[in-house]
Amino acid sequence: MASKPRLHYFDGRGRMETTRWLLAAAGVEYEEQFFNSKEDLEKLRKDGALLFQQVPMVEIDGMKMVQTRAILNYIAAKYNLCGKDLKEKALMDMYVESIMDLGEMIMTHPYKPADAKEKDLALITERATTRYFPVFEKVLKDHGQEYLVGNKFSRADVQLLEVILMAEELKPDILSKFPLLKAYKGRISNIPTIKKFLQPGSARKPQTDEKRAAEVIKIFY
Ligand code: P9H
Repeated sequence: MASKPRLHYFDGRGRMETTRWLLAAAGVEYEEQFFNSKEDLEKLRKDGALLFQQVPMVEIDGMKMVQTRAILNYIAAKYNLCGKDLKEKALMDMYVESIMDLGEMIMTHPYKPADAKEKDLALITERATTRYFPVFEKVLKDHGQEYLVGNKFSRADVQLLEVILMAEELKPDILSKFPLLKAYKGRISNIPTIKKFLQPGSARKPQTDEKRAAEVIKIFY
């Protein structure tokens, strides 16, 4: 039997969290190797394990994969979480890239200087509620289906749920004008593998607080 994927990153969300989500949604068990210092990161680099000297790195199927999108694409394809044909996949890529744009804003928020936080939060809220969420609300309304693309559970559902929950952590009522997304959130959260991932004790990482952000910055700079 092939060995479990092994995730190399710090013990926090950052650029690894979506990979954790996708593997969990696919019902794949994995191991995590956390590093907590510059020295740990340097060791990985010296071992030649990081193609571009960066993490996330995931050991999977005999490869040492880097680049977040490459990792996510591989996992999504391997576990059948992509579209059924080229056009469905193209649509899914558009949705997923937009979700990742919003995700990037939210992910980097804890690392912003204190005097920039308020403005940053306002921008995130504005983008979520006027650029991204209205599109997905309309998609659900127009096709009337359970899932975002192709009437089938996919990476788009996993990634949209992840970003919705991240956005709600920053602004709990952020879905107030999006009733279909609210119902969708409940549905996707109830898929057994996801339900399990959302329960305490799973590999899901907590929201990054200021203290943790400062520690992470020390590893990389
Ligand atoms: N294209 C941590 C928390 C939130 C957001 C980003 C970083 C980029 C990919 C060392 N990796 C601070 O910047 C830490 C990438 C990967 C690539 C890294 C270096 C980052 C962070 C760590 N930095 O999508 O995989 O930027 O390894 O030498 O560049 S994650």
